[in-house]
Amino acid sequence: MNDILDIINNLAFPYAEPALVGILIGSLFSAFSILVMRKKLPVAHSIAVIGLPRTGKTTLVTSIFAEIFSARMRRISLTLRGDETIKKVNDDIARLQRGEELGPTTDQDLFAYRADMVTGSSIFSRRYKVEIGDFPGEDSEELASSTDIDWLQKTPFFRWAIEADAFLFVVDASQLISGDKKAIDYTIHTINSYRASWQKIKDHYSDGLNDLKSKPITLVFTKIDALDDYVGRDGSITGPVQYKVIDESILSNVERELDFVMRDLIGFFRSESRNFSVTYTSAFGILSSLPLGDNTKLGMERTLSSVLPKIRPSLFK
Ligand SMILES: Nc1nc2c(ncn2[C@@H]2O[C@H](COP(=O)(O)OP(=O)(O)OP(=O)(O)O)[C@@H](O)[C@H]2O)c(=O)[nH]1
Ligand SMILES: [Mg+2]
Repeated sequence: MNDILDIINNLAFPYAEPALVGILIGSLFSAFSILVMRKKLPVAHSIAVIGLPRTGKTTLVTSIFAEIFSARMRRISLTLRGDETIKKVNDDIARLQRGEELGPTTDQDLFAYRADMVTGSSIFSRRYKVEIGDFPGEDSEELASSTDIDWLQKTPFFRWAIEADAFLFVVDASQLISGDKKAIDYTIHTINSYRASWQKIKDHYSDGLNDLKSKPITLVFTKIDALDDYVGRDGSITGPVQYKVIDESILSNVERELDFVMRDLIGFFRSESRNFSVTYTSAFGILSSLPLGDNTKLGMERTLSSVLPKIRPSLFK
C-alpha cells in the first residue's frame, strides 16, 4: 500500500508531503463511499394525493405510472411492489387505454401504491421507496368540513396525510373557468376546503413547523383537455382513446386564467411551503409541438418531479 502511495505521490504530487497525499486520497475515497452508500440506501418518501370527489386523482396517479412504463419519463425507472399495487396499476392502465372511466375510490381503499423508484443517472442517481396515498374524494371533503377532531384523528387517511412527505392537491380545471354560478361556487368551495385541509394537517403536525414548510406541495390542475372552448382540436391518434391536441399558446392563456381564478389558494400554499409548485395536466391531452406518434401526456413528469426530493449536485447532502 505504501509503495502505491509513493508512486502516486511521485507522479502526481512530486513536491507534496506524503501525509498530505494520504489525506487527499483518503478524502476522495470517503466521498466516493458516501456516494455509493447514497445510491444503495433507498430514501422512504410518501406522497398524499388529496382532492374533492371526481377531480381525477386516481386517473392522475395511473397516468404517471403509465408514462413511466412506456418510457416517456426517461430519467425515472420504477418497480412496483406488492401484488395489490401490481394488479391495480395494470388493471387501471388497461381501462384508461380502452377509454373507460376508473370507478370512484371508496372508503375501504385508501390505496397506498408502493414502488421502488430510481431517478437521475450515474453518481447522482437516487433510490426511493415511494408510497403514493390515493385518497377517496368523499373523505377528503370530510377532512375539510368536519369539525370533529376525534373523528379526524381516527381516520387512516388523516394519519397518512400528517405523516406524508409531499402533497398533491388536485383541482378539476374543467369545473373552474366557465364563469357561470356553478363554476364560481365550485371555485370558492375548492379554495376554502383545500385551505382548511392544510390547516388541519398543520394543526396536527408534531415535528415542528419548519419541517412542514420544507415539504413539497403541488397544486395540480387536471382535465386541461376538457376545456373545449379553450384547448381545441381532437387528435388524429388512432386507437380507442381520442387524445386532445393542446396548442402551447392557448395553453399559456389557460394557465394564466387558472392561476388568476385560484390566486388566493396559490398565495396561501406559497406562504406555507418553500417547495410549492403549480402543474397543469391531462390524462388524455398531448402538446401540439410533440412529434407525430409521441403521446406524452401533459404535465405528468413535471407533477411527479415536483413532489420528489430535489437531487442536489452536492457530495455531502
Ligand atoms: N377529460 C378528462 N377527464 C378526466 C381526466 N382525468 C380524470 N378524468 C375523468 O374524471 C372522472 C374522475 O376521475 P377519477 O380519477 O376517478 O377521480 P378521483 O378524484 O380519483 O375520484 P374519487 O376517487 O371518487 O375521489 C372520470 O370520469 C375520469 O375519466 C383528464 O385528464 N381529462
Ligand atoms: Mg379515486
